[in-house]
Amino acid sequence: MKTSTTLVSLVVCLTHGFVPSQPRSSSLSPSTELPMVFDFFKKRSEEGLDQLSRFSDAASKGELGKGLADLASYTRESNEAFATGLAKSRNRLLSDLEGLFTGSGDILEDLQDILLQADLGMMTSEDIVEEVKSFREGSTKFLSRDDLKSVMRGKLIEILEFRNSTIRFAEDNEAIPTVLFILGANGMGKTTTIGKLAYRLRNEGEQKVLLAACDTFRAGAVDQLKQWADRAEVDICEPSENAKSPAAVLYSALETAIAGGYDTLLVDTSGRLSNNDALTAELVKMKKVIQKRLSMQRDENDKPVLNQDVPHESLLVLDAAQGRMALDSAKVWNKEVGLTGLVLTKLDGSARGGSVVSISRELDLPVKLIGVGEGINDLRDFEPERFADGLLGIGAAGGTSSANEGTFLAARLEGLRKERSERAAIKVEDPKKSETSAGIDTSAVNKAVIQATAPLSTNPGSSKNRKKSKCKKNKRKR
Ligand SMILES: Nc1nc2c(ncn2[C@@H]2O[C@H](COP(=O)(O)OP(=O)(O)OP(=O)(O)O)[C@@H](O)[C@H]2O)c(=O)[nH]1
Ligand SMILES: [Mg+2]
Repeated sequence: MKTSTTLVSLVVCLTHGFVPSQPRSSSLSPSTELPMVFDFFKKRSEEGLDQLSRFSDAASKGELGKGLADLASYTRESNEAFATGLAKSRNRLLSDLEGLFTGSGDILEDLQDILLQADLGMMTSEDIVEEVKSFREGSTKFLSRDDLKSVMRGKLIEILEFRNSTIRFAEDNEAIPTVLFILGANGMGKTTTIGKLAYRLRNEGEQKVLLAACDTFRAGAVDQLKQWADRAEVDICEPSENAKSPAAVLYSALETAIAGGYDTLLVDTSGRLSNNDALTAELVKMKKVIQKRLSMQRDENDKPVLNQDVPHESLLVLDAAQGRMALDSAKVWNKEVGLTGLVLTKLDGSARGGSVVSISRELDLPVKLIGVGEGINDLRDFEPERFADGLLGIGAAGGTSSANEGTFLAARLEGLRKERSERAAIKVEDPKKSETSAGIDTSAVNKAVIQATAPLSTNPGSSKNRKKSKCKKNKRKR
């Protein structure tokens, strides 16, 4: 029984990603609440509970294998998405890192170059190099490949978990629909993301979802969103004779969402360049339309006070393949419109997955969702741990069969940090003793002491081995 309890706790950690519970949509009952990445996804939560109970049933009957098979099916899909989506980025990074152990240059300098080339950004690259350095100072031990991986993994997870990846939804006491405002440059994947997200919200969160077709510039944009509305079986507000401009369509969609008791309104916007002042001003105007219509207060002249808590999310959609090239425009929109998070699309085709870290850090914004394909199911929660593993080729999310590698590396990192603290304590207590160990020539260490304990695992599949608008109702299963 002890085994099953321990394993059940492990299941909870694995399936719910250690993310604290957040406010839920009004349509959901708090009784089913579990801490999860998207805790409004009731169905998923219930699936998790079902799996847990099936698992412990099976375990208590001695059918441990059967219970574990259920657990595996629950996590497999997510691991596969990260493993596949990050394959290109991973292969490049791992093959470069492998060169560290065979090259003759200064390991720390080379390491920094490799991390920069992997689009991780200066701050993160420096953090990793500094920690590696600190583990070697005053130590006579070899630093292995596993040690290096453990530092990289630990740092990436720390940096990405620092910002909350959970999507914010309207709270019960707000009594308004959740509004998610989606923006970004041309062709980044805004409309596709909205389609996929609508599908997830309806299916997993059992939400009543409305789409606002506010891209009135590009011919075909409304039709494209209509097709997604059909596929996701959600409703859509389109432009009409009386409501042609993006702001007018948006206003009409807000009215419909309120009157129709919708849980969530997803607002599609037209693609734009950040230097197009008129289009940026339009985004600002649209945000004000939302803040005014969802106002909760009136001023002394009985005018609505803008509700600064909405939209609940202003998500910038970025094509991962663009890497850091997208940073400048992101900074402009962050300043002008105010962003709350990022959606990284097309990770499946990109070799620049590392840019997730640098973009998130430089903008100080969490990545909330990732797109890993063009299909309706290809939108995932952003999970820092799986992301780090996917990028570094660790465990199932990294495309390997080594199930416990992440746990092992986390323990390894803890060990290295403990040893470092112990050395620091000795140094304080007995400076003479520490002088002896500090006398090690660390520049020579840079070249020589990284011991090849095992090759860095790469993706085995790699050849390199590395006013009134028309608001249409769709048939909906609720
Ligand atoms: N492989 C892959 N393709 C994607 C992903 N997300 C979007 N796409 C594709 O990217 C292209 C552009 O997607 P849209 O959703 O139309 O992009 P948009 O930002 O709405 O574009 P505009 O409305 O023109 O500004 C389409 O061909 C999508 O199928 C993804 O995660 N992976
Ligand atoms: Mg679009």
